[in-house]
Amino acid sequence: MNNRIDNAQLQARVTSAAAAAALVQDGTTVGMSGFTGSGYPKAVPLALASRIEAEHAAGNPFRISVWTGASTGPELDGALAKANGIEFRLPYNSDPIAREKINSGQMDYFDMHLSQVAPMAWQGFLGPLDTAIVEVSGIRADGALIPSSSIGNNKTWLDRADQIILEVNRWQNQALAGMHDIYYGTALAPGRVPIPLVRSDDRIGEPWLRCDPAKIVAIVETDAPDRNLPFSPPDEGARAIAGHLLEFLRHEVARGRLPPALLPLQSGVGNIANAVLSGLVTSQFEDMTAYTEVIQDGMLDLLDAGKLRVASATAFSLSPEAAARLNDQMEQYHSRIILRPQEISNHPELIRRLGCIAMNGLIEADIYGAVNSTHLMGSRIQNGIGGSGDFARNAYLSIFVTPSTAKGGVISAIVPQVSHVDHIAQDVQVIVTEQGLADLRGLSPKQRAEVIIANCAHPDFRPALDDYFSRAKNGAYGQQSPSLPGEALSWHQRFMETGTMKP
Ligand code: 0RQ
Repeated sequence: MNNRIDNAQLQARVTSAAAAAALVQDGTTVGMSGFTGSGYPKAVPLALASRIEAEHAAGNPFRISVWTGASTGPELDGALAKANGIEFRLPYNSDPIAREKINSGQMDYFDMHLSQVAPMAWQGFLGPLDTAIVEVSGIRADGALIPSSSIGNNKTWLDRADQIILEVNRWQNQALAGMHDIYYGTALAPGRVPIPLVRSDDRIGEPWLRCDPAKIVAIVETDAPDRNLPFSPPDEGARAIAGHLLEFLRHEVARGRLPPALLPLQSGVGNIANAVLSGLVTSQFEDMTAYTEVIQDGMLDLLDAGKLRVASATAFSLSPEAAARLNDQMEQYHSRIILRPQEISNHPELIRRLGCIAMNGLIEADIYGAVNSTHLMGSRIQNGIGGSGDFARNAYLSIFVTPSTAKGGVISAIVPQVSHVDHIAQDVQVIVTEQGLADLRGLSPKQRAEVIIANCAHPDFRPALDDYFSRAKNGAYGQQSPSLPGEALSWHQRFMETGTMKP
């Protein structure tokens, strides 16, 4: 008994994870909570995975479609993928077992913009939603749900699903109550109205999730931590990237093109993005704000240092140490952190209005500035586009950061042509590697190529890129974006054949 359920009628629906999992049927679609490893259900998916394994052992088919907010944890994606229980999944995944199932062709994956999941579910394009399995941190006497460490698509899953299973997680801090802002004003077109958010710290909704109690078929009590993974401390390369970027931001402020407090920051996941945030802690910038998807360690550091006034997101994504720090001092962050549904945290209208500074990682960029964020060698998924497209297209400044090489230096992150396109050149304004920064704003494709090769490419690959570019300028079919189609992807082919992109 964890005393987080204040409603007697709902208290009576508490059951075991196995009994709850038994309510999910083969071939159905389940909407799960969870975003970047926080706020995902931890007991029912595990029980469901055991049930699926037992059904498979008995020779019976059992696979489901899984919709989430973004990546979850090993107890959800990992366990269900291992059991071969996921037929289809959306959106963003970073689980290694699920990744392997997708790349070996055993699981279908729809890698879509995070802002579009809820609207598409409402529009009916994704089909019916049979079950919602949502983690909360408590249930109020009036039946409203107190969200946990992420919001993601929970509002939509609770509204759309035929039946609801709740996990009430005692591990989640009770002081989370009141940090959330759930906006219920979105509608289907026609009939949409402007979303009334004009500053990162505006509250436009309610602190609780509404939920029809008649749809709640089971409640499972848990006491389990989120998947909190440690960040590696920034290495020399990450510090160099952060240095180039901070110098650029200072320059933009000096030129009057950015205000002294900058504009609302969005920062992607990963070690480099985190290193950039850490670099801001010792910077000149004060009174900053963040309008982003995830609050990672670096954001917390900025809040602690008094540099960041407020952070708006849809989820936490913290190391174990930072999660402990947050939990110890939750009250202190209460008025400075706002968690929103991902359709609001990632809404193009709001990102454009606020003028966000978007900073995301990439897999590879080409000499013209197109970016691949998702696929290795054109075909193998790494994670997914996540929210990078929502932000890159609509931001005031769209910045991509990456080491100039991967896999110990045998792969160049700057290539003649990307092997898969997530962000077209028009959505990529600045590229930063440890070698330097390319400001691509206002440049033609050929001018971009010169700056990217000179400033961002690793010296091991720069001569070959120069050579390709000059031959393309002499022999291409056209001179707007000169390319040699028969050669443009030869670096990838060489890597697959020889284990290196180097000639
Ligand atoms: O693989 O761990 O097996 O060695 O990709 O690369 O360098 O550790 O970088 O953690 O910052 O992730 C683009 C994946 C970068 C991430 C990506 C291999 C590399 C390593 C990871 P290993 P790094 P990061 C907000 C915004 C899309 C979603 C997004 C991402 C692994 O930033 O998923 O931005 N972005 N969302 O070795 C082969 C290359 C490679 C390569 C890297 N060119 N070829 N392998 N790797 N470059 C968050 C959300 O939306 C939820």
